[in-house]
Amino acid sequence: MTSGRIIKNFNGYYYVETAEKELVTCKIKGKMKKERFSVVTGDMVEFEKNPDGESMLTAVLPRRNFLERPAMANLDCVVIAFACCDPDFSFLLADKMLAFAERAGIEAVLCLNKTDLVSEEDVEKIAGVYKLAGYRVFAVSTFKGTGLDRLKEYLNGKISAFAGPSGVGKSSMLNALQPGISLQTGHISEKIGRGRHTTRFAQLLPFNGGYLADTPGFGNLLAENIDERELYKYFREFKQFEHNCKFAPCTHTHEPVCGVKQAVQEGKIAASRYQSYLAILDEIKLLKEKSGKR
Ligand SMILES: Nc1nc2c(ncn2[C@@H]2O[C@H](COP(=O)(O)OP(=O)(O)OP(=O)(O)O)[C@@H](O)[C@H]2O)c(=O)[nH]1
Ligand SMILES: [Zn+2]
Repeated sequence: MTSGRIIKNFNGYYYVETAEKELVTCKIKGKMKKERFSVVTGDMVEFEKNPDGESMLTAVLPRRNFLERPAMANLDCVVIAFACCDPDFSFLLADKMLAFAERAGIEAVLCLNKTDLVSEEDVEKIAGVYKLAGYRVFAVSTFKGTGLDRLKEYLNGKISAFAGPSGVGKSSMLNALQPGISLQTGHISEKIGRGRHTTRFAQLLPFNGGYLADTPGFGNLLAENIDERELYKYFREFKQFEHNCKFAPCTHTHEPVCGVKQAVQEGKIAASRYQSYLAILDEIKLLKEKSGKR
């Protein structure tokens, strides 16, 4: 029995890298498939090597953590990647992604690309919100090559996934961090129309003693499988103000005496973060109603 890490999972094939850096292409055993066993990029697995035919995955080892969107396991960090504009920054989408990372118990940082397109004040309008919430923020421009050294240093030795909407520059950032990274392990993107490339599946690429993962961009993210009673926990800066809430637990919505709402009024919690909290709560309720009707 040999073990390794799934670095890519595509078209029913699992690409496993062993500790000796050997790459073995595996298929999944019918029995595991029937049990609807989930195997994702980043998983540590055991496999049976077959020199004459297809090697087979036999087990998925216990996960350190699991991120639902994009589906990946055993991460040290999620780099939530956005552009300052083109496409416009979405506070709601960023807050949802942060909530998913918080729920998975994975450290998240925000990376703001395309700072060359906006003023410093505009970068700070976004960055300030997340610094106030206690997140590390990296403002970069792959065009100007700024901000990348600090990000590189932070990522050293970590297994990190770049996740974010389409077109924010995830692939560009990976290439700026390590020129040619996408060529190292073969092509990871596919040409779509007018010479544009888009990433089709998550892939871990070796980087300074760790790995970086490029992941497919997405348009929207549904607040699926989030418990409305737990959501407040995924807004990490709320916690320090909860001792001022009259009720425990407090939903921080209709309660008249609420430390979180008070902190929003005093500017200690960013208004946009609180708005996202309310919007995600509404979405969870709506999803629940819909599934109840089915
Ligand atoms: N102005 C500006 N444009 C950039 C910068 N970085 C990337 N871009 C452009 O943004 C577009 C999208 O870049 P990609 O790296 O393909 O974005 P992506 O996030 O990997 O996109 P998907 O694979 O579709 O998810 C390209 O046209 C890049 O040239 C930057 O720092 N400044
Ligand atoms: Zn409250």
